[in-house]
Amino acid sequence: NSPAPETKTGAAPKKYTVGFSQIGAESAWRTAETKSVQDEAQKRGVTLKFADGQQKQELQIQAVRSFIAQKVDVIFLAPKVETGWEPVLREAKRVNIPVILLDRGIKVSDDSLYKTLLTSDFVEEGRMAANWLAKRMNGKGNIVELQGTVGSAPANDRKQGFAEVLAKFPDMKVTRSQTGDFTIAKGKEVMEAFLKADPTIQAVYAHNDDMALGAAQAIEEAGKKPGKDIILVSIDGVHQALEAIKDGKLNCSVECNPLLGPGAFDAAEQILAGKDVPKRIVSKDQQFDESTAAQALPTRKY
Ligand code: GYE
Repeated sequence: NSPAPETKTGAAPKKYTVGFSQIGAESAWRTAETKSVQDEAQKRGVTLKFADGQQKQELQIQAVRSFIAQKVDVIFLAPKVETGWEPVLREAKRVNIPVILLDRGIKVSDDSLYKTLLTSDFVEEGRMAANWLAKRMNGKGNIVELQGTVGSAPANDRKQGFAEVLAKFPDMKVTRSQTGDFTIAKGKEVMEAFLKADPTIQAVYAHNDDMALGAAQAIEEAGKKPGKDIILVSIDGVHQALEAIKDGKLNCSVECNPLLGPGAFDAAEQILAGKDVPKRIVSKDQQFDESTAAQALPTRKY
């Protein structure tokens, strides 16, 4: 009569604490990511200290410093921009607190300053948006671009991927490009200005769904039909965007998975158990348009 084993295989390690420095709450995507991390912490019984950076890198750096002072076991960092993290990450490394990057990458000269990055391939997302649009516009037309947060990895990469594909279509041009900070309000405001300045706009490429939803409002208020008079393609695949596609007000959204909580805690537990984790853990993204959005909606998790 052998005794029952103490733990099942793959059982969670001892109780531990994670400090999570989040960028803010600029978009539906961001809110879904925050919730995914918070829900997963609760599910696993992990203590989570959450810090809202309110779109300020300075506040994020302060948060990481305070997590170090509180001696958390692991730090999750969703870095607003790509540069400027080296000093604070060195402070974390000096006291052996592993840092896991969530969703956005950074530029550092020494990549041992973080353990892993959980992300999507933002360049590929930009390419997918451009390929969809090129097909839809038969390789011809004037496009305006709403960029994400200046200096952020998704804004840089989504611009690059889109431009790369567009280079193959000489009759498709980005006539205007400006940041809309990944928000509905700024997307709307920038689109209003674009529409006033330029009556020839045929399509909008927005680096996220929120800006596309804002742009669609601006188009309606200017007396045109978003999704018909002006084609809109964006990135994230959030529920609100798929609803708008179903209603014919947006045309395409390339998915970007914000549900990074489970993967982040898996990585944390592997690191705490002394195991190696891959340097980049990349989610696989699909795309939704008029032919697939309605069907996908009932089972979408964000
Ligand atoms: O696409 C956007 C958010 O970093 C991938 O940030 C993320 C982006 C996402 O505000 O909606």
